[in-house]
Amino acid sequence: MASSSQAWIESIAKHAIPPNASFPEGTGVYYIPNFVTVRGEITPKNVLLARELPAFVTSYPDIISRLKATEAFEGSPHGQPNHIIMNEYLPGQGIMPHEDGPAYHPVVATISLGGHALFHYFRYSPEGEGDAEDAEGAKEPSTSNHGRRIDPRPVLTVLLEPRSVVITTGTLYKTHLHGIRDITEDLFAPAKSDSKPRLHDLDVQLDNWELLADDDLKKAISEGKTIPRTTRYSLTCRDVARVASAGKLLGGLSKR
Ligand SMILES: O=C(O)CCC(=O)C(=O)O
Repeated sequence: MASSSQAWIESIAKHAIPPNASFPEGTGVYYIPNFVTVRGEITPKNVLLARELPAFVTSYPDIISRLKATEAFEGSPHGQPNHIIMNEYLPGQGIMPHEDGPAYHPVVATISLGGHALFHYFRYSPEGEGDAEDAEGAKEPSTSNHGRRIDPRPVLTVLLEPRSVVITTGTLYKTHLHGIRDITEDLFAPAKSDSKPRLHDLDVQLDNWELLADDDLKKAISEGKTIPRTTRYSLTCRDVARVASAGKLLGGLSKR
């Protein structure tokens, strides 16, 4: 019987050779660009297939060494991220509340480029609590993850400015979920003098208000303005504990 790694290799090989793949006929050599997607580099057994990170994250700008300097990855297997996912979000696009899963060391650095986003952390609803909350008219529909209900009211809300990084560790990584709502604009309630601005519809406060750097953005938010979302790119940087070279993995399979 095939091992799960073998099954994985076979399953990608099934749709691997597109009809227009160009290769010298008869040689048995196939060339397929972009065969492994960024996410696909982690096998079902949570092993990262090693590949050097590109210069645009190691030297200009030197994202990896800057993240290392934060010391957030100090306890991670490689002491720094070895895996980066790039996402693009158009206005109206978000990401459902989710956990990052066991492939990664429990630290994630999320870098934002382009537009801003509001990043929410959610908890699971304690048993039996979800129905009561829905009945009271929660402003966000309750969702579930692996059959567990998620409390629709965020426990923490962070505005991610362009060029910022948010690093998630500890309980918020291990037992909570994170997500970005799929909306086209963020509507804020005018700030009261002694409290942080709040999101108009969710009625939660902006928890990183004091840390924001953009004074124009802060002014607009404190005046209760609506801030439209624009295209945002994110770099999600993590450390995958288990790493193998693709050659080693394939060599291991051929010995079976
Ligand atoms: O793109 C982002 O800002 C978040 C991405 C994320 O949560 C993930 O890839 O797990």
